[in-house]
Formats: sequence, structure tokens, C-alpha cells
Amino acid sequence: MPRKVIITCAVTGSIYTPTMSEYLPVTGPEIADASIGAAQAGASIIHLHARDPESGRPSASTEHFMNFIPVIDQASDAVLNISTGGSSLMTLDQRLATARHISPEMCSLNMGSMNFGIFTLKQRYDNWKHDWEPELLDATRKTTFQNTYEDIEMILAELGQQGGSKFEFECYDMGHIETLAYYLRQGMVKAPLYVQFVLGVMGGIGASPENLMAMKASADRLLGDNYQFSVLAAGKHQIPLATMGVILGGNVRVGLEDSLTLPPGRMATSNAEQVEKIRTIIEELGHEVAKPDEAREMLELKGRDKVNRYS
Ligand code: KMH
Ligand code: ZN
Repeated sequence: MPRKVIITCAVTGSIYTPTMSEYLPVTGPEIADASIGAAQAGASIIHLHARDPESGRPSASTEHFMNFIPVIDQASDAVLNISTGGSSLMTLDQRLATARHISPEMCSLNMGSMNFGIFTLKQRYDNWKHDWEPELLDATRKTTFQNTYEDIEMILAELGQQGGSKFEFECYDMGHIETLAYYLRQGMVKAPLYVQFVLGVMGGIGASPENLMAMKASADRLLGDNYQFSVLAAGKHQIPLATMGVILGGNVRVGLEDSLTLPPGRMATSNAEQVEKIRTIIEELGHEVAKPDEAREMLELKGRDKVNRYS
């Protein structure tokens, strides 16, 4: 049946580094332009991380976020989804600072502690723009991405129950869906849950059609009618598995946060280009892209007027 499909675009993230793509947005104006372009191309949710504008290093500074959040908000009605994952090298308080400050309509919530290995990217490059890039990649060999039960419960209570933000529940493996189901049984989260199946991050489940089928089967069994899903696959798997997600009845996430390329393997020159690609596929499959207010309705978001003013 034809339906509305939500496109999330994650425009910069904290995985890839400036050496890896000249198109990765880094400064406030670049992140704002990338987000506005993605929204114009059909993304109804923009998933946001910040970077230090001088070095391009992933940042959790509210000042850096404020270099682009008000600009995007002024130019578009897209849902702004603030990352609470930041990067695995940040403290939880750093990661939560901006979501606490603005109480957004949506924020990400990572459903378990895990290895989050991006060190293998290092071997692909020789000449780095910045010394911090290979150092940061190496650091992920000896750190874990910490999201304990206590961390998750604090975020659910503070940002969710008190602040009214809804979550993009990032599930990198089957156990993360079990954890979400536990919170559903406890009454700590309520339908409609927005579950992001994350495939292809080293340390999480691999990016394959079989794994996506298994994750969906698991979520169907554990979450029943209480959830909607979206598919995020890293690197070259992004568009193929997002397409499969649409066919399975889900929504999609694209953006340079998770892949710098477009099939069949060229560099994506913008976030909007990836949005346009998946939008074309969605429409060719007979569906429509959800507009921001339709996404708000589908996910029962609190609305833009309930977000703290951006200052
Ligand atoms: N880039 C994703 C695989 C977050 O922002 O909370 C991880 C992510 C985490 O999006
Ligand atoms: Zn993210």
C-alpha cells in the first residue's frame, strides 16, 4: 500500500573526518546549509552533531551547535533531532548538554554499551588534514561507547518524561531491541517508538539483508504494534539497505554521518544528493515522502513551539 516514508538525514556525525571528504560539513554555515539542502530535498528529520569549526573535530559544545541550529530552524520546518550519542570519546554530560539546553522535539538514544570501532578507516588515507584525525580513529580501539542502563534511564526520565522529547532509539544489535522491549514492559517508554536499525558499525550487527530481516522479526515479536522503524546502514550499504527498509514497511536514514558515497561507489557531493537518491527510490516504489508535519504526526512529537528558544 502506498504510504508516507520519513527520511532522516544525518548531515555530519562524528565518524568521518575532514580528510575523508571535502563535502563533509564542518563549520556552522556548512552544517546549516547541508541541513537546509537536505530538508529541501525531502528530509523531514535532520539528525545533528556539532564540530569545532576550526579543526572539524567532533564537538558537543552547545556554542558550536548554536552556530547552526537557529539558522536551520529559521529556514526550514524540519524536525531537529539532536544527537545524545556525540562520539564515544565524549563524557555523557558533554553528550547531553545541548539536548538539555533546548529540549528538542527529538533526540537520539543509543540502546547499549558497545565497541564502536572506526580505526579501520585509518588505513585508507595517507595525508591527514589534521593530526587529531588518525589519533581519534585509533582511540576507538581502546574505548567503549558507554550507554549503561543507568545512563539510558536518566535520559528517558530527564529528556523524555520531563522534557517531552521523543527518541530515535538507535539499536545496533538484537540485544538493544530486547533492552527497548524491557523499557516498554516497564512503562518507561510509550508507543509510537521510533526504532533506528543500525547496521554495519564495527562492534554492532553487520550490514546484510539477512541481519535486517532478523532485526525486524525480533522487533515485531518484542515490540508488536508499538513501533515504527527506520534503517541506517553504514558506508556502501546505506542506499541498498535503506531501500530494503522501505520495501519492508519502514523509514530511512541517509546522510554523510554514515556514508560518504553514493552507489555505485562515487563520493556523494552533498547530503541533499543522498536524500534525492533515496527519495527517488521511495517514489519509484509508489510511496510518498513524509513532510515534516506529517512526520510529527506519525511520531507524535511535541511540536516546534515546545522547544526552548535557541539562544
Ligand atoms: N552514526 C550512527 C551510526 C548518535 O548520534 O546518537 C550513530 C549515531 C549515534 O547516530
Ligand atoms: Zn549521530
